[in-house]
Amino acid sequence: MVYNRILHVDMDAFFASVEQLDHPEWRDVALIVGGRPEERGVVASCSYEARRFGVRAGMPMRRAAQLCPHAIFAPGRRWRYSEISAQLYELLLGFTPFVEMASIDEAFLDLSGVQDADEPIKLAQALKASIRNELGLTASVGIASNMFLAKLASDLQKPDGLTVMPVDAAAIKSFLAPLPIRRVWGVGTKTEALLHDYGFKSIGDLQASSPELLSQLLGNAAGRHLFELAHGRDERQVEWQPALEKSLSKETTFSEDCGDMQQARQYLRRLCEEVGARLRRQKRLAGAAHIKLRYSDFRTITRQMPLKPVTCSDRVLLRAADQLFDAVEKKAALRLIGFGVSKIVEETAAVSEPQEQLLLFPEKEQLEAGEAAARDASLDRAVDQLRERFGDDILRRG
Ligand code: DCP
Ligand code: CA
Repeated sequence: MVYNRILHVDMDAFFASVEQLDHPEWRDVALIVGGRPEERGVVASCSYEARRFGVRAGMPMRRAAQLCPHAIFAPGRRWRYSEISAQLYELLLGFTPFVEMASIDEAFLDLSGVQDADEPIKLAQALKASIRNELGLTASVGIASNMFLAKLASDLQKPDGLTVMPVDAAAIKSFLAPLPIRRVWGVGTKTEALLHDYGFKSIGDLQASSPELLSQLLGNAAGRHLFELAHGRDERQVEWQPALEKSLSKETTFSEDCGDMQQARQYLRRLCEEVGARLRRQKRLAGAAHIKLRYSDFRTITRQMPLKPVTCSDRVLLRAADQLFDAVEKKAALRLIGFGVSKIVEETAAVSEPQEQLLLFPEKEQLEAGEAAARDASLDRAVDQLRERFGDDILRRG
């Protein structure tokens, strides 16, 4: 049976909204991200307040400044958008493993297996609430029977929209008919202009054409594909990644900037233990550890070190976190602190690989290292079991 099993989520005014999140004084005003008004660049993103004046993504900066001279112009911070994009991906994986990030701010979810028609809608509402609560941003969602229709739907009621497409083929066809042809996925400015020249204005015009005619205009594959899409038919599958991460990290943003470095260190150690517990649950070992600090002025640094031999022991991870933290500047207050591990291998793979580092130890130390590792493992196991029974706060190491 055909049913609505694909969900498309697209963040609203993404770069502009992230800037407004980080700069509260820029909220509710016209904000243009992409550079200075006198520069040669184009608008990357703009707030909905700026859109009211006709400003659009891709427009030359100077033109935007003419339309909306009172706007605030921000340069754009790629690393920050990528960071939030990664958080979005993590958040979506909490709903289903079948997630494909289609660009920095949009993703498809395959909900195959849902039991009733209401389920995707409830899920979409929960997902929007999480994005709002956890990321502080809004997104628009489309739900449909395939990827093309879901993407189209998410765009229909922006911002903060939720649009559900019909499932019945005839209803879909009439839904699409009045929309302009540029709504079809893959119809860019050039294709649009060419099709306009031949009198195709609405998707209905394409529906009334034929695959043969469209193939003559656009080439065989593209023409047939366009004809299918115009009828709301799309066979593509969501390409999700198996969710075994090569790195694992946890971070926390302080509700108020933290100037007390002892307290910051406690937070770091706590994150470190959470990462350790997760590694052990997955029966994996890490080959490197890193910390991440963001200062109150948003300057962000990461420092990392190798872990040899690979480990999942809290004792070793905590020592690494402490060493890394000892070595960084602590004059400015912190906005965020994080701990993570990378170069992760499966426990079984690590056992079968020769531990070069260990073989370099003199015999006695080698023995001691082995004993220490065994002691660590049994202590960690006991701690994990206690935490599982009594919750995370039962044991904290000093
Ligand atoms: N982007 C860009 N240059 C463009 C278009 C987009 O750098 N010409 C970047 C900035 C956008 C982000 O990609 O914030 C996502 O693109 P979208 O097309 O989804 O646009 P927005 O998220 O800004 O707005 P909307 O609310 O319409 O999705
Ligand atoms: Ca977007």
